[in-house]
Amino acid sequence: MDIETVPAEPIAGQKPGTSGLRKKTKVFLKPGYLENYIQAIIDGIGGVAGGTFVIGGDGRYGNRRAMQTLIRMLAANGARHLIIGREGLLSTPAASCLIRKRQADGGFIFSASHNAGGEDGDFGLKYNIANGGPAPEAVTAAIYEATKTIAFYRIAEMAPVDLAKIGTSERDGMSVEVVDPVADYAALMEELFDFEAIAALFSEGFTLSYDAMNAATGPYAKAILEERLGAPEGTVVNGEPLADFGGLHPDPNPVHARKLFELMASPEAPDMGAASDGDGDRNLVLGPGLPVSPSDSIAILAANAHLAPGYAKGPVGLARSMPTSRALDRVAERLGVPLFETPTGWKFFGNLLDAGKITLCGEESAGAGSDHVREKDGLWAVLLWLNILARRKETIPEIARTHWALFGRNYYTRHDYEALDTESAEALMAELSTRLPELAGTSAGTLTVEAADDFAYRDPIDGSLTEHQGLRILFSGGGRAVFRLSGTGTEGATLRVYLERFEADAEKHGLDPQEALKPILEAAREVARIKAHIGRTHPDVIT
Ligand code: VG1
Ligand code: CO
Repeated sequence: MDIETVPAEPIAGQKPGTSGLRKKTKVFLKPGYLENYIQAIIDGIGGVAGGTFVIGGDGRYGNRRAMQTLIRMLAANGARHLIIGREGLLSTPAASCLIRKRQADGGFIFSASHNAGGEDGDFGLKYNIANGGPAPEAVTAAIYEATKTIAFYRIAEMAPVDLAKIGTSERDGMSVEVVDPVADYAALMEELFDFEAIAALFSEGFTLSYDAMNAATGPYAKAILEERLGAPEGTVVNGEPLADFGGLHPDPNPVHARKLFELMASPEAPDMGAASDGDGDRNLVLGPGLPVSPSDSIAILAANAHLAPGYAKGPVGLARSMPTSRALDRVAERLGVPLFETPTGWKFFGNLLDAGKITLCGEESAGAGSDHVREKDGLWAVLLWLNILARRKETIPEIARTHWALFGRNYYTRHDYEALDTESAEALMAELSTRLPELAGTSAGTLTVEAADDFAYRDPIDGSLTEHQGLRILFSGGGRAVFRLSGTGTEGATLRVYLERFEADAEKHGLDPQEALKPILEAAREVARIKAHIGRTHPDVIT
């Protein structure tokens, strides 16, 4: 094999602590940029010689070409075996499943997740470790260091791999195996859930509309829901992965999945609505007339997981990211199992899952998952919901209301202010964090601040400390506001404001969350001086 060693300029492209690199597609298309980053990953993980790696992506613009480059570079760096999803497609949870099942050394996933795709959209690449999960901080830090010191990259001369054909080909000492992206994942789902009960639910006329947003989950949802479980054809909409997602923005929120929200609010609503994001790790579940907030969804799934065969013994422990609502804490308390509060990002669940400390975990940003893989899993959450519905024989709104009656309701919303001038957003955070020590006892709107801190996390397994993971303000009456800046945006800064309030009184469980959270919102605005800093009063996205 002919190997070329090409001089490379440092790119310093990855924010330390983020699992992967997300940039505008045009940045990735700059000559040598992708190659530099791939070599930095290879160097950062200590080389790939003799290793087995899984490769997949969400099908977005640029995926196939980038994949051929990766294959040539892995060959040049001495990899032994590559396992690639047909057409280069693997949802993030399916990639995690394959890495684990085939005991690979790691995996490369081409995706910018819930960010828009296409030539003018975003592109991304993330590296997952041998447990199937996102690279932890020590690994991403090493990759980041490598992006700054890189001097050359290695690439092999090689004819492109035919990604359309399932089968194995040998290339100068490296075997390239193209696999069905769905098979192993579907088999795992069948082990966890009562497919017979779910199929019976569909045959009794239960209706579901699943919006795959023209992204990675389409083939999985069609194969599992329509082909195996007998849901009628058309249950999966936008089921073809398209390079530009058909112009859709594959983020299942009220703005980008507006049609689904409208359908579920209308008299024609099916029994269940669901959607996933670009790479299939997020999920959204809606009942007729009632979107289930992701935080509530995780709590409901945890409280009912024992109804699915894979979780019959009930969870051994639960975890949520800090900004996620505390509805899950109440479930943990009732089940008598530990609850862990981690920073935002799935990688923080990895150690807890590996150590067998938790069974289910989730984030407010439409992410839920379990110990079955090491990523959040959109379709898994939908199947667990279906399994619960099949066993409880109640509607989604009935299940949600019964849950609130039993545990109380945690009203919850997240307000996102996007594409902010980075300096102003950072100034807001800096000012608030300096004022934290003096906030207790001061008034904000109609409330009083009871406590305020800057969230830090000590990993209970490896002892590592992660600081500055969000500013938390607790108000009189038990309300909470959390402030943090997004780490996944590619344009300016995004400020996320997370608002929450607990309501024990079942008579007061029917409010609109925005209405119920008004006092918390006003207090949060005042405490952080949002308008003064960023000049805005209204968020771009409310979830
Ligand atoms: C967002 C979410 C976070 C999630 C991350 C990756 O991060 O808030 O909960 O883990 O996206 O999700 P941030 O830093 O923008 O708030 V995905 O679907 O991109 O893998
Ligand atoms: Co995603």
